[in-house]
Amino acid sequence: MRDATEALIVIDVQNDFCPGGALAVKEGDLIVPGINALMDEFQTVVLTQDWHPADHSSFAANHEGAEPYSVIELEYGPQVLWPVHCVIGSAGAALHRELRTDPAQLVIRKGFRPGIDSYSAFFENDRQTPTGLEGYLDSRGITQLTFVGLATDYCVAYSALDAVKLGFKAVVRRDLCRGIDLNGSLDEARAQMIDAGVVLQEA
Ligand code: VGL
Ligand code: ZN
Repeated sequence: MRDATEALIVIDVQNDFCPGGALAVKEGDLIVPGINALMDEFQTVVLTQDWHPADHSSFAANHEGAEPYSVIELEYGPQVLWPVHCVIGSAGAALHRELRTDPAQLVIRKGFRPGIDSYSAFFENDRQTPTGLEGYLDSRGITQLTFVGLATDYCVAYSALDAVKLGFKAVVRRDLCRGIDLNGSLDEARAQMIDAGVVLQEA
């Protein structure tokens, strides 16, 4: 069992990011058994859930004439426009049915404000609006985080980068993540994580 100062953060293992989902990540479902097993090592497990209202500004369908995967400028900066995904209460937003949820003490939902997307488990895409996760971990004396889940190059990378910025030690288990890889985003995310001091581990 790991020390009480460590937590496992399981990012967005939801149906819409798994094969057959609205924003499917290749092999997204293959990581579930490994994540389930890893939960037994940690005293603290946190799950996150991408959780968008139907009128969310990150959906291409909500911008006339916009194609999915194009980029637009929102008030807080560039934003990729995604297919409609993880709509609050939908089957696509549900956690993968085989993901263990009993060991989790906290589920953080993010991206619920219509005007702002939220990749990171800590801050929304304006990079300022907190989700509350930092306060939860701080007040429990947790200093080291292991990240797994979907997608490596978006929500996992943004979360791990924010963790390091906030002073946590951050490990990403590459074998328990899968990426979207949009226009080289996977290589870019890997380089950024290494530069920032995120530890990329294979097993
Ligand atoms: C994600 C794109 C849009 C993710 C969420 O979980 O990585 N990516 N919303
Ligand atoms: Zn999303």
